[in-house]
Amino acid sequence: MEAFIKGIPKAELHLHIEGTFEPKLMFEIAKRNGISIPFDSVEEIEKAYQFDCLQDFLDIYYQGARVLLTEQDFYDLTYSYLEKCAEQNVRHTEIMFDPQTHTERNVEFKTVISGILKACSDAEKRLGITSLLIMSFLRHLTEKEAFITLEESLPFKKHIKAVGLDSSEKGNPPSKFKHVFEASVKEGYIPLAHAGEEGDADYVWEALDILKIKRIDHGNKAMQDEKLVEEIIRRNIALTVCPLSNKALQVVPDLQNHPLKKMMNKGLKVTVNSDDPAYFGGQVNQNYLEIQKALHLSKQDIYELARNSFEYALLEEDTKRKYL
Ligand code: ES4
Ligand code: ZN
Repeated sequence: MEAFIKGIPKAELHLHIEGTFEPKLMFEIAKRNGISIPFDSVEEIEKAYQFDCLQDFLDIYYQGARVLLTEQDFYDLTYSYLEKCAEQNVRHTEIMFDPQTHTERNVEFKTVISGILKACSDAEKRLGITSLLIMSFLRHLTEKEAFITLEESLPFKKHIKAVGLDSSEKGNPPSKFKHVFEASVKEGYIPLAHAGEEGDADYVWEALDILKIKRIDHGNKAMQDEKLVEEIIRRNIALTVCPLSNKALQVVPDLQNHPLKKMMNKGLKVTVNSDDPAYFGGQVNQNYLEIQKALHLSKQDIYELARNSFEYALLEEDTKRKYL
């Protein structure tokens, strides 16, 4: 089974580039930028990665991102993720980035996106991996601030496929971002959002009906509402599920109680992803492997999950066909 999971071509559709920041690279970049981090060793960092909830994690994740300053930093971060993709037979990836985490610290939008894009382009040439970018708005900030980010993104519009919505979900419903999503769609961005990770099913309804999203990041809590499940199926919208993330952030008590197989049985289109692999204990193949073991998934299930990852990618239909 391990060889089967490793060998099957996959796409990763839910991945925060800031969440791929491995402790070793963090130390290296902190040192060269002369920035101190509150840890003395890789072991100390790893020990700190124990989370009770999403907010617990986010506090540490934003701390880690503070050391990223230059285009080279964003290049190194992204390229090292793409090398891991190559090792895992991930052929295509849709990378989320949080510009506001950096522009808030006076790192320019251009610095962030230029480093990421250069790494993607080198990885396509050298490793044969295709990628596209999803610009995510931070939902704990205001809609006005999201509008500023949207404006800053416009010179790079042709390099950004979609907009997303991430960070602290509870208390920051999708409706808070109605206008900026409308404006983003007018600019040609595809609307996506995290919904139903910690927030209830009504947040998923809002993401569908108000933000008009084309894919749901997580969506676990959609399972609370039978009508919602039916509606997601009717709209042919996929869920980008992240098993190890859900376990680490206690969205599920353990993987044996993860709803992934129940989702598939209901007819929901599910994909498996790593979310923030440096923080949650595994890359995408590890997510496949652990959820396979916990839920006794068959090879046919794994095949379906991997196939969905291409089927529900944001690629043009003719490019998609090459993978299917
Ligand atoms: C995130 Cl797991 C998760 N949820 C919401 N926002 C995020 N940003 C990075 N990882
Ligand atoms: Zn996420």
